[in-house]
Amino acid sequence: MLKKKVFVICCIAAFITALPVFAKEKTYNIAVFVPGIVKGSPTYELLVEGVQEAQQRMVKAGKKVSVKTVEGGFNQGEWQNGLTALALTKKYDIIVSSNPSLPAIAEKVLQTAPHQKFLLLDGYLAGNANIKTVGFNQYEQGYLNGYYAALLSTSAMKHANSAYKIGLLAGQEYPVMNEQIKKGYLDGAKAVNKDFELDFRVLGNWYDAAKASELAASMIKNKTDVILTICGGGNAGVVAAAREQGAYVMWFDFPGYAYGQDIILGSTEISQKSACTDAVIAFIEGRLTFGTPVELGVEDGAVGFAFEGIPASVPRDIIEKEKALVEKMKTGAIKVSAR
Ligand code: RBF
Repeated sequence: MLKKKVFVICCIAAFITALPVFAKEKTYNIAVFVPGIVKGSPTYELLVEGVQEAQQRMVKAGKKVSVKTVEGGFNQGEWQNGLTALALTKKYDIIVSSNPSLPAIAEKVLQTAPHQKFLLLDGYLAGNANIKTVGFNQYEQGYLNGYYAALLSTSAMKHANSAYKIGLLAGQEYPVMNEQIKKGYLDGAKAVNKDFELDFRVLGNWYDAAKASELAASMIKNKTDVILTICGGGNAGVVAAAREQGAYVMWFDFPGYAYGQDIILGSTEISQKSACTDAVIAFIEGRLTFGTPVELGVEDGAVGFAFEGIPASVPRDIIEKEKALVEKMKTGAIKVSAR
């Protein structure tokens, strides 16, 4: 009898001791490394929002997820060290980041921290078992943007002039900028009129709004009436110059109409936020495949034109022509490519 009692008590004690072990569920620790600063850079804002959205959804589904966001700053020479330091803490199940220079940097980090997993948006790398890239067809985004910019430039709108010239201000030069975005933008404009030329300028950083404003003013003097701005915090300077000097601005990556009412007349967009959310959820659920890059385009619904929010001053026929282009690219009736 006593033996039986002792046995039962032991069983209960063992069960109670084991309870916390059963209850202790894994916490997924995610680090977001922003190569720059978040504010003012559309792709980075979407990156952070995308991870937060994944966290919220997973927490609702009963998972434990922690997110730490680290801003790497504008000194690009420090990014590798910053990432290595994060990886060597061995705290993060995955480091999430974004821009075309990151895959090569992550490969170097892996030489010192071979355990680390990376999810890199807006970049491309095949064959590394620790790196997943999810990128976008930036030639297509440039093409959609340039076509609309050229339609504005050849319209009867107040600040449109007779020159077949559009502008692009880039934060810096890099292969995706030179070989895809810039080329797509000019090719899209040439589809409106083959005489279109590009006034291409480089800011030299991703923050200097005063210098961006000066460069934009000089472009406008040079008969550029529509400027695509891709220079992070510098974008605000381009909007200011266009407002003062009489020109229009095109936005990239995210519907930016609110940043320049009646100055920003068109915007392309990419599904950076939802692509990021989906990939982070797939990782937590153990479904994310590494080593196999994904590249999304117009046909996937991941690159498009932001029709919602276009100012009422834009002529209807411009919007209709752009819609027709998007439709044809979606169905494959028109195929555009950098090659
Ligand atoms: N885009 C930004 O909006 N802000 C940035 O700070 C920024 N830094 C970049 C740094 C490097 C090294 C590279 C290659 C690109 C950077 N971009 C930045 C551009 C961004 O990744 C993307 O190409 C553009 O937003 C167009 O989609």
